[in-house]
Amino acid sequence: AVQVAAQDAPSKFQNPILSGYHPDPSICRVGDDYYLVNSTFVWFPGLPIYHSKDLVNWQLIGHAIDRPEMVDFSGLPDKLGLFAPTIRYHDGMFYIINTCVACGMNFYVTASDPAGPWSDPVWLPDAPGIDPSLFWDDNGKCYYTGMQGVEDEEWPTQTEAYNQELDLEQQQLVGKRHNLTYGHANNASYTEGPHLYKINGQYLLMVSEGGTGMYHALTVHHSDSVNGPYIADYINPVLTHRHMGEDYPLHAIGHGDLVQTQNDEWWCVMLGKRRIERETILGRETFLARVEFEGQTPVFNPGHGKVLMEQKRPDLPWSPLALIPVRDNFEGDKLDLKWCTIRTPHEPFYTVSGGQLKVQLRPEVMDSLVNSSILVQRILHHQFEAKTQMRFKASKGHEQAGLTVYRTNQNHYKLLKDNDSLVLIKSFKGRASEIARVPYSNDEVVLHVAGSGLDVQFSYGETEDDLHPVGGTQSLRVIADGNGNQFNGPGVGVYATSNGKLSKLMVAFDWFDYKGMD
Ligand code: 6LW
Repeated sequence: AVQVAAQDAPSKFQNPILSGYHPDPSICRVGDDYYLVNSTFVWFPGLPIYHSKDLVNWQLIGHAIDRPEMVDFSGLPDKLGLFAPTIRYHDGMFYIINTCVACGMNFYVTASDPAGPWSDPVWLPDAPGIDPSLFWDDNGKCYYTGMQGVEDEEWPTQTEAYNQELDLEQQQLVGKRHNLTYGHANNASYTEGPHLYKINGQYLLMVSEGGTGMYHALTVHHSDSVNGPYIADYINPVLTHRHMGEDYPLHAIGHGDLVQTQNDEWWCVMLGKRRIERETILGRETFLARVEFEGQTPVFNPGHGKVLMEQKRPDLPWSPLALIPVRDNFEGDKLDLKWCTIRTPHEPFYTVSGGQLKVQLRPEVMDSLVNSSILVQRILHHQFEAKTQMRFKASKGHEQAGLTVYRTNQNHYKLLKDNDSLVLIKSFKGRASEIARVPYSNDEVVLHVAGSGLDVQFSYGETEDDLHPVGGTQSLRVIADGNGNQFNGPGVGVYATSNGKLSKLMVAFDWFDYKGMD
């Protein structure tokens, strides 16, 4: 962190605290340090760990899932894989508990250093449902709090939050399972993301209700006993934007986790969706709100009753981070932590050396539910530019490499170079169409994309100072929430493929720029 004199620290902070694809945040504090984790579905590495000293400036320090042997996303659509995680610290050890949906279900990993390495997953085959959380009671017992569906034909969206003791020695759930709540604030639909806390001597159960869209909400429930009965708070939902109307630019507020600072303030991290013309481009992002307890009731942003885009910052030492440079020059022998591939890479397909990223062309294509030669980073801004300088000499038409704006295997853009041309392809709901093709035979090319609100424009050139638009203005609705995946978020990066045939070719990238404006 950069040193800032106390008098130079800002009095306010801006939301979101983690922009772009950062859903389902969970947080814990250890001394003066805060750690946060998000869900990542089929991105690999998965479950990014962020560190902060002030709850506002967050640095990516590692991933809980970063070895291909840990989980297998092969064949999974982009909305499955790693759902909402919980991070907790107990007795010298960090725990992340999570669900790999359609890839093994509930598991936890542990680490003494949250930057890693994390342990191999400990699978909990007896735990039904998703969204597990952990809670240690004063007597040292560890409780698993999860959510599961309820078999009810007339009420198919009803779910329940439940509790069961987790024996960490035996690494399995023991004893009886207890229903904690079915929820209530949205006709008891999709009660999920439960977290249990003990605050002022009472148990507090916070859950999300209404599903991760317009009707999302946080509700709290109180009990004198860990297994309930839990009584719903009078002021539920304690936080929601469901009543703000469809045109309010911030909606889907829910899925929160509470943290108490060393200075005795309470804050909550939660997910929300920013909208442009009722559409969400950047996916679910992480927001921060103040919480003050009135008796046992948590009041969110007292006097406002909603998530604020700007508010007084936590009473913590301001700890801004060094600015992330626009240009990644691929120095060293590893990719920066921000780079991810899609689905588990079972074989290495790239190298970083001599200031270049070299990517192997493989037969796999990003349109299939496999790991292709794709590397992306999150799009963090509504106004952004990405640019890369590529060296690539294809000898055959099926050998392609270039730039991609990716949301799912079915919804993405790619600007690719082959043996004699550059082609811009749009894939929308699984249908690929060629938008533009221009002759191009140089080995070296700069590829560029600029996003602005709902619009996106691709361009190319022999140098970065001489760029020509290709394909006209296109729509980012292609990668928006409304058109496919409401769970993950968008990425921008590089891609190479030999389209089903074998190839020995590698493509080299000299640098990659990501610049966010707004
Ligand atoms: C997550 C569930 C939800 O596990 O969506 O926002 C699921 N709510 O709690 C995927 O993010």
